[in-house]
Order: sequence, then structure tokens, then C-alpha cells
Amino acid sequence: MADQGAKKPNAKGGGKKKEVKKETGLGLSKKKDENFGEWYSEVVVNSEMIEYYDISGCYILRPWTIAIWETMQAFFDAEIKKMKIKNCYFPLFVSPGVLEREKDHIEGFAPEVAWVTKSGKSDLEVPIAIRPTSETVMYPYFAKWIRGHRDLPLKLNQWCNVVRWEFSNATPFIRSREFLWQEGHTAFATKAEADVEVLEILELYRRIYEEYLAVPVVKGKKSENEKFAGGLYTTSVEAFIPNTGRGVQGATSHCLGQNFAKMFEINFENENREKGMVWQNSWAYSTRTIGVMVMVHGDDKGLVLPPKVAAIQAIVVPVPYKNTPMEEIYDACSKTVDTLTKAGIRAEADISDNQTPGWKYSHWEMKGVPLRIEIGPKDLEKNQVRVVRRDNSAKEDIPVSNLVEQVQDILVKIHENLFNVAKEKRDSSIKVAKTWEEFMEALNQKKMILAPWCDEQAIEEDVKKRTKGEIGAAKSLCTPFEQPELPEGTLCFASGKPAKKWTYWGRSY
Ligand code: 87F
Repeated sequence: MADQGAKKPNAKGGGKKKEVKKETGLGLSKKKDENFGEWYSEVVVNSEMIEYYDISGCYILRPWTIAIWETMQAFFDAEIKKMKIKNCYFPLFVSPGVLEREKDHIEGFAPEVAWVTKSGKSDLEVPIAIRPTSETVMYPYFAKWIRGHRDLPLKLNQWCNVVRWEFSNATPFIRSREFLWQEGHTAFATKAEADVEVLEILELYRRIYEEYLAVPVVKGKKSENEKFAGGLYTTSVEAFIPNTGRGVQGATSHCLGQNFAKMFEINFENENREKGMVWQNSWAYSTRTIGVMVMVHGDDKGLVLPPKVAAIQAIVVPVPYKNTPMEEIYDACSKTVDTLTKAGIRAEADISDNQTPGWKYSHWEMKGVPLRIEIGPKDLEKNQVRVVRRDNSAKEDIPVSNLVEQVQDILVKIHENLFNVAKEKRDSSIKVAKTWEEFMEALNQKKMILAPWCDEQAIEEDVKKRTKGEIGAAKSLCTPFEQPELPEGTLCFASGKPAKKWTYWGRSY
């Protein structure tokens, strides 16, 4: 039924570029498996998520993106409120004195800090930094606000933008000079409390990836080389992009120990009037999450959105046919939207009359809408609608009487399928390597490598040196919390010394 001789959006016109698009019939001139980088740039722009901006490394986040961000934000914000974490907002600007107070942590990052040096035409007396993260902004006030044990724990979060003036290849969402994130900063009387929170937050990050974005992640601990230098230990969720063979740090939850407390003199008096220093955590996830989702699920027709985060979960397209009155079809479309909306499903009808149904199909496929609902004369006759899935193109006619239940059911199945397919791809990209030769072979095959490691910093440095090349060196991604058995006598893949743990390695973003 449905597609009655409709034209594809790019089937018109004769320009050379359009010809390419016409050949693929997809609206994208590059294929995911053939030219991943250009495919990605095209998808984020053509799906109306991103617009390029005239400052390199900065991107406009369009409503289609912000809707995804807001859904994840609503989930995370509600969850941290259950944990008694409160939202706040600190200024964007950092005075140089405070920024430098914390020399060790800032040292390696200094080149990325952007400064305001002028107002109008005159130089500022003292230049002002723009926050790349807010430890140095917040902690002087933690010192002021925390006096006794009754002021603890202090648990704050802020939703904001940060600026890091990166010089390496900018990629929308994944590496941009300004991005949105939440940053949580908490202080406790004891390390035990801080340790518990680190993992609670990490679990929320796992849920964002797996339950919202349908992207499988590995939870684990960062190596000494890769942890946040200012902290005690860093945990992360790690995703993998099979097309590029790169790992990507999805979000981090740090236990800062007492390093910052020392530096910023964040002290308190306990019940016994003894002086103590607080234990701190900090944690963040950013708009990078969205880039990972696009890279993992997108295909040659464009974006593929997991239903939970899609601004529109079902797009209803009228399919008029010669002698059938349009009114009836349009009526059926708006009734369908009403019914779905009332049931809490985000549905809209595309009733514009200047595009063919086929054009609309391609348009909404490009934008990744999980379900398309087509309504034509035959559907009216049979009291049904035709439903087409974005993830696997499966078509199904469903009776109007059972619309809500079936659509809900299909949306759940789409999420499950996206996650399972992504997990199968990720899992088949994992290679166990016990020797250097196996490691190098797997690395050249763009794998994520699970290897027994001696856990020595110098050896990780060595791995980096030995794998250095044009496309970047390999490094440790994380030591997964879920450790396979490590038989007695297993040796480190890189040093030949006794291995202490299984660790994931690979190139990364
Ligand atoms: C860039 C410039 C200056 C990362 C930077 O991960 C400072 C930094 O401190 C910097 N890039 N970092 C580390 C951020 C650590 C930490 N901050 C709070 C987090 C979670 C949120």
C-alpha cells in the first residue's frame, strides 16, 4: 500500500552532487562503512541536530538535539534529587588567582583555558578565565560554607556550559570547544561515604547510555595514567565505536580524596571537636553522550533515534490516493496523533501538502524517528494503520482498536533491538590478547582489546610509545569492574611480568 509512486527528496534536480545522492537514494552522499568521518558530519547536519558555526570547534545545537539533552537531563536531575543533591549555579568566569592556586591539576590543562582580556577596546586590568570545569570556582566557597560536621555532606550539581580551547580535531558532540554538561561536586566527612556515591553516580551514567541511548558501556576504573590527575581515583563508563575502532570515555565519576580539601582548606570539626578534612567527589556527563549515540546507531539513511530520547517517537504520514477524499485521511491522521499523545507517546502528523509521502518518509528517516505510521485509503477501509520501524524497516499493519498497546510494545522492542545489535557489534569488536603480537594484531584490526596487565604506569607509557602513529597511540580504556578469571601465572601482555588484572585497551577519542 502506502508509497504510491512517491519521489525521494533528492530524486529531483540534476546537479552533480544531487546525482550522487540520487544514486544512493538516501539523502546522504557518504556511507557509514565507507567514509565514517564525512558520514557523521553529514548525518548530524542533515538530521537538523547541528549547524556549523563560524568559530571553529563550536556548533549550534538545534531543537532536535536539545530535546534529547532535555530528556536525559530530566532523568538524571530527578535521580540526583533523590540522592539529596541540590542544583546551584556558579559564575562562568574564574579569577586567575584561584585558577592557579591549584597548579598541579591545572598544569597539563593550561593551554586549553580561554581568557577574556578586553572589554570594548580597553585591556582588562586582570584577565579573566572562562571555566573549563569548576573545581577552582566552587571550592573556595565549600571552604567558607563547611564549618562543622552538620554542614556535611555538601552535595551540589550544576547544569552549565564549559569551554576548553582544544586544538586537536573538533568533532560535533565528541570534541567541541564549548559543550553542555552537568558537573557534580560533593564533600563528605568520610571516605566510605564518598566511595559509595562515586558508584551510585556511575550507575546513573550507565543507565543514561544503556536505558536511554541504547548504547552498551563498560563500567570500570581508569589507570593511574588516565585518571583525573587532581583526584584519588577515577571511574568511568566506556563506549566503543566499531567503525573507527576507538573507545570513547562516556562519563566520569571521580573520588578526589582530600587533595582539593588540602589546597582549598576545606576543613570541618567533627562531633568530638576534632579537626578533619573533607573527602570529595566530582562527576560529569556531557553532550558527548549524543555523539556516541549517533555514531553507534546511525545508518546510511541517517540518524536512528532510540525511542526514549526521540522528540518525535511516531510520525504519522497521510498517503492520499487519487479519488479518495483527503479529508478522511487527514482526519484519521489527527485522530491517530491524538490517541497516541493521550497515551503519552510523542506523535506528530506531517500534513504538509507540498511534499510527497516518499519525500516525507526519507525526511523522517534522516531525522531518525523510531516509527512511521502511514495512513492511506486501504487503511481507512480496514480500520488499520501501517507501521514501519526505523531500526529494521519492518512493516506491520495494526488495527486501530489496538493502536496504543501495539505502538508502545513496538517502541520497547525498537529500544531492545538497538541495544542488542549495538552490543553484538561491540562484543564482536572485543579481542582478548595475551601477548604483544596478539595485541598489535587486534589493534590493527580496530579492536577493543582485553589484556592481562601488570598495572605499572611505566608499562602503559611504553605501550603508548610503541603504538604511536598517525592515527594516535593506544592507551588503557579502563579496568572493568567485572573481571574475568585471571589464572595464577598469567603474564602481562606488554611487560611479561605477572599480570594483576584484565584491562581494556585501544585507540580512543
Ligand atoms: C581543561 C582545562 C582546565 C579537564 C580541563 O571530570 C582544566 C581541566 O580539570 C580539567 N579538562 N579537566 C578535568 C576535569 C575533572 C572533573 N571536573 C568536574 C570531571 C568531572 C566534573
